[in-house]
Amino acid sequence: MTQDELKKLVAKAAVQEILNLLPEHSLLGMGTGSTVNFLIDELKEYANYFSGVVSSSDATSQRLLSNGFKVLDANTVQSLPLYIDGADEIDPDGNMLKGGGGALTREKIVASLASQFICICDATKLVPVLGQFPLPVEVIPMASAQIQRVLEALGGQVRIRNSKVDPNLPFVTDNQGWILDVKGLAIENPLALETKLNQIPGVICNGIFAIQSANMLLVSAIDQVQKTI
Ligand code: ABF
Repeated sequence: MTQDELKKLVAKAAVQEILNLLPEHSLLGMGTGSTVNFLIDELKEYANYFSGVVSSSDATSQRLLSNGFKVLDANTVQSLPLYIDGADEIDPDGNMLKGGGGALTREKIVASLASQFICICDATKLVPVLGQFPLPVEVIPMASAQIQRVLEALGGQVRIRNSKVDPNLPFVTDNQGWILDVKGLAIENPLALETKLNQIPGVICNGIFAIQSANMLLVSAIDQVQKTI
């Protein structure tokens, strides 16, 4: 199976999991990325089952709206029963590295509203230790040079992510931040590193999700989906 076929497979399984866990008229938190896009496609026939969806990016909001879902501002809800999203890497404890798509800050905000986090991915995302995938750190642009120096002092190799539209310009997030992609960090203690990076002035958010890790993992491999954690 191709990676896209595996993403579609896990998206189909996620629909059943969501419908089993949530009664009709529930709220839902929805992440960002290609696996989530497959999920939205699979879930669209149940768009009216949910009273509303809080989304982690403008891209996801657009896709939800065009598929008939009601999209709610995060400020209008007190809590969510469930947040569902993909990941760039996930370790055996459910710690994740996220933000390859640049939506890490809003993903963390929407996840923080939720009592349960379901991660959906294909088996290529499973790793023993986080850090093969470059760690995204979203920053206030005026702090980027200083934050780069701090991250290099921690042993990372840092690149400012470029815009896909004009590679001479930086990629700008939905929050007007820039992303520093950090290679070369073996993230042996995700909780400690997430906490440490949060303390650097000008860091908006980092892509380690350990303070709030996944409660459930749906992972597709070959022709089956496994539920773990
Ligand atoms: C979001 O989508 C991001 O945090 C992560 O970068 C990406 C997952 O990738 P994919 O497109 O493979 O679903 O969850």
